[in-house]
Amino acid sequence: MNAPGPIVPVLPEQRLADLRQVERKLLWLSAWTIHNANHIRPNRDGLKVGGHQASCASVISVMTALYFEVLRPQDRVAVKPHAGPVFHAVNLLLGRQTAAQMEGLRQMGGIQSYPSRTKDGPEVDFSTGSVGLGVALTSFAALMQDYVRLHGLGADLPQGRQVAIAGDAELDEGNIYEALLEGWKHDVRNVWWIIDYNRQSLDSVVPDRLFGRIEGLFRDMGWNVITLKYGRLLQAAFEREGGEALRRWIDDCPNSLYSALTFQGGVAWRQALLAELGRDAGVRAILDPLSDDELATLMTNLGGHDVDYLIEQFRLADAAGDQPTCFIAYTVKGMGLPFAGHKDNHSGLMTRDQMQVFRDAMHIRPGHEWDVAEGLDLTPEAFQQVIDAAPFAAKLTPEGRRLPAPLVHVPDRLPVAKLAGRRTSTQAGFGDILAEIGRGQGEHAELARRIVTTSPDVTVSTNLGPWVNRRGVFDRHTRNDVFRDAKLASAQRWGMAPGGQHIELGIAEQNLFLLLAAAGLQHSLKGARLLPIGTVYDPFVNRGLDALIYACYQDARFLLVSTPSGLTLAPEGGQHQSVNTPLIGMAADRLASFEPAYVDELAILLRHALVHMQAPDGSAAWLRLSTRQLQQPDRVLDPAAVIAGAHWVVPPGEGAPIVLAYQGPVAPEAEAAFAELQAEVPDAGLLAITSPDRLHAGWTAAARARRAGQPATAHIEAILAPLARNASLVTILDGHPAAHSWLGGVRGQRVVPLGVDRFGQSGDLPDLYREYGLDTEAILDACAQALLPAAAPSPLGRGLG
Ligand SMILES: Cc1ncc(C[n+]2csc(CCOP(=O)(O)OP(=O)(O)O)c2C)c(N)n1
Ligand SMILES: [Mg+2]
Repeated sequence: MNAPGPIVPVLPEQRLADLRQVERKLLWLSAWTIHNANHIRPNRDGLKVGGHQASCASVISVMTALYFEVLRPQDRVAVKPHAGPVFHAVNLLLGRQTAAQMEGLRQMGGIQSYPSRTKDGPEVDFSTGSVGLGVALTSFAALMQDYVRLHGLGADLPQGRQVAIAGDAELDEGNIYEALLEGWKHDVRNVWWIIDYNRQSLDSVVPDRLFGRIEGLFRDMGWNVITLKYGRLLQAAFEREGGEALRRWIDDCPNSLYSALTFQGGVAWRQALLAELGRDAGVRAILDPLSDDELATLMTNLGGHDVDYLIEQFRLADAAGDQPTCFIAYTVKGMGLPFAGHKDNHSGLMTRDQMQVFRDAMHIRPGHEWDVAEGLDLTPEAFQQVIDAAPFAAKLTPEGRRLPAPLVHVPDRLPVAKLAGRRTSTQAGFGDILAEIGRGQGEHAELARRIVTTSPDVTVSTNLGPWVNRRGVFDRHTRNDVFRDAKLASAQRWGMAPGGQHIELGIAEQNLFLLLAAAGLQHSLKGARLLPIGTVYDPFVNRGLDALIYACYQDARFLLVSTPSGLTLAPEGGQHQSVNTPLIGMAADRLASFEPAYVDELAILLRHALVHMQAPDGSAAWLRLSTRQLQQPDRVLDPAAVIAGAHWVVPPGEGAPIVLAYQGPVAPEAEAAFAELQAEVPDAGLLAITSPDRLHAGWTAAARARRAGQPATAHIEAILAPLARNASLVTILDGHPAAHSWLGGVRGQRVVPLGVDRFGQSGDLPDLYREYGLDTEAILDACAQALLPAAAPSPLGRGLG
């Protein structure tokens, strides 16, 4: 009765022994990578380098099971940010990473703190860092995988699983639940979330029973939930007499006490257990024969640390089909390291002395820290065979994990109606052009096939409706449009089918950006070049902002159309009138943002966006549009200037003293003011700004080039060149004036920037433009001020008004 119960591994004995060697190696390499960066490498600035040895340690077995037994090359993985070093250690074993890179953890040119698609190379499927987002992204990647397959796009590869290895605290992020709900609506499949349930976050131990709730939420959303609480050692102990009491004791043990006992070790475990269960002969029979170390091993034998049990459960789930599955893998944070279980271990680093003890235990000789087979019970050749036996070791394609995807031809001109003299808005123009493309005629057929649109419940109000009527709503299952079948009049004909090209989302804006991220990576993940376009009200870009930045950080390629925007939404009031979005457009990397005033500019920029999204050195793009109807001009534009960010509507005379520059739907006020200004200052120029973002980016790029000794002139420098040195610029946009105020720095000129820097309110345009200083009078006042020589009266006085 005293012998431990039988343990029944699913793996052949040798393979299990081999994988334990892999675990050992991953634990060593991840801990050493961080130790090396913090304690060995010269430190020039005295800053703590950091890294998360405890977060790595808790997920070693999970990652061993996945990467060396369960994952297939077509599977895609988001690794929890703080397990970055384990991920890179996995790749070192697979021969897809170098020791030199790992030595450079958190150093320029070395591996990033958290896995990064753009900086760490092709092995990273999804970047992570802002917790919660990588997890949710996998659900949208699963949706897009189905989309691509059902549309017959992309490379001929088997369907993969979209896997997130998540920290338990990530489930505190609301975006997870938004994604779950959306995933349920779309009936996503082939998603696995494996939660490293170490019951610790950054600050503390997470509340007990929390996961009971979370488990229920997953099940409600159609997920299978597999809780991996105990490893085989404990499972066997529970089978014995007294085992049930032991199980109950652990089940009832508060997370914080369990963590503390884990940290304290065998003596403390025995004390605590005997104090409560010491009179149970069965329990005594289990505990008494064990040494303190053996007892500690038994008590921390959680499901997430038992590689054989993990593999068994992953295989069972695999065989069960494609239902989304959440694995709650109980673990100990810092497992196998001296601070295992300590509540403060999140950023804890092993000391030099602790590392020495650990190194000895791992049998690592100085100078051999990065040798992959060092300290193992296997020869290098035998260890290589262990690695090679992993299904994931096979190459996804001969080129690796990033797939090539041919470019989609974008015709020279998008189908835009003759609008001169007619009144329309940029938002309506966008809807019309897209609807025309949606006919899929002639040279636009392929373009139409590659566009996929999406919107968080604002499809109709952002003018996507006509496109959707033509291309249909995507759903894995064909669902009829009940209104249409019943012959009830509606402008929206929304049948759902696998061939549909619009993905309708609920209101949650973070989901929009995560879907755009997933769609915008399909060229690389699936070899399917998509042209994803997402529409959202401009103010609510803020609601999804971190997910937008995250999408750009991945270098996802998509077009964001945010509309309507600004105070120009007049009656809608201050919660809908966006102010800061032009600045976001300027500050967001890998996102080229534009704001056209007229549809001819829009047509140029929309075409440019579709090309730019595909260019190797391109990026995502953003169009900020408006519902204000403007009389459309009859003119010929220079597309290059529109794309570069500004073009002259009325070029200035040589040495002109003043320029009026406008952006977006305040064009009529600027034009009216300009007419008066020109009467007084015939040389004055009128500039249309289509992108302060591109202007600024071009300006800084030119400065960089010049610093590097190459001649360069930025577009904005060329634009401002004809003006007098001491000329003034009066600028105006329906957004924060800081988007333009930097223009004075280009040639050392004075700027009077007009725009909105307070919350808006309901009103009509005349009232609001007057209140916030966007009306013609305000512009003329600004011109007068701009022309005022320092400490001298204006030559124009107030006569301009
Ligand atoms: C959005 C966001 N907020 C805060 C952080 C800072 N942070 C990094 S890790 C972490 C706790 C993570 O805990 P958990 O997910 O349980 O990971 P593990 O225990 O495995 O380290 C926090 C708060 C972050 N990276 N992202
Ligand atoms: Mg945790």
